[in-house]
Amino acid sequence: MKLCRFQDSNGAVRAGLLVGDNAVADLTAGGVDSLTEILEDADGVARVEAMGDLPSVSLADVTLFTPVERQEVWAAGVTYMRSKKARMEESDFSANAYDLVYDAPRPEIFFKSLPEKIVHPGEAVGIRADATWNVPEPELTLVINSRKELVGVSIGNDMSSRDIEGENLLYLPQAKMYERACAVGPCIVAGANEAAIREWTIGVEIVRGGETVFGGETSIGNIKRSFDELLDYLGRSQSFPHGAMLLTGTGVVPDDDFTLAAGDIVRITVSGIGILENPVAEV
Ligand code: DO4
Ligand code: MG
Repeated sequence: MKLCRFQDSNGAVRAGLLVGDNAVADLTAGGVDSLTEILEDADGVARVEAMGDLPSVSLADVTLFTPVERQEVWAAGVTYMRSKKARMEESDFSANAYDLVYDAPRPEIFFKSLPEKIVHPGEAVGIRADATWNVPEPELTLVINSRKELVGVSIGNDMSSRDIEGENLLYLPQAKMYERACAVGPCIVAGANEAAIREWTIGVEIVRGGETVFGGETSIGNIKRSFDELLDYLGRSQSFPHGAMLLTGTGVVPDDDFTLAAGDIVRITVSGIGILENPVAEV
């Protein structure tokens, strides 16, 4: 079940359900005002299924919004071998830290974004004006409710400035948290279990002037840690009154001579979810 938020032709933002590839059913007609209401329900999937036939509109006539409502957005790092190797290559200064955290019991987890700063599908993600080496990070995103229960998954883009991150680990917040640094969408898939999700693939394509300038893909199954383990650490000594999202780290990293440019298109695909596509702008 693919839950989404959409803006209708009158400008109202509604909770919706993607139906096939071309339509969205209006969950407000089923008495639902927000996605969070469904995510907080003891059985949100059953509640939506019980609504039966709902009025629907063509996807072409609406604008999809990020499914993030009031959730804090966090991110895990160095969860794939590919990420560990890329980080160790980017910085002599920090190589040891990345090596250690990959195998340590405690994962790297950092705060990524306030919900209101999350970029919608189709809107521009940002590259910093003072950075020289910028990349997208395509990441499976776990969705938890206020009881810290895993209730769905989405797609996240953890935009990163590798030159700033590589210069000094203490610059990580500047490399990761700036204007337009995180997109999430296009929907939340509810009702899938971890074993099934680990069979999915995640890939990214970067298009410049109509040409693909980078493409890569990996299996979600290559994430080193279980979802329970990541969520256990995220939830330690922490509460999420509105729920939270956790980007689970990247396993696809462009070659070291690649940097994003304004005007590029970043297209992230997760096989069981869909496509999150954003143009790139300098911020
Ligand atoms: O510490 C570096 C960030 C790691 C990260 O964001 C990732 O592996 O995806
Ligand atoms: Mg990342």
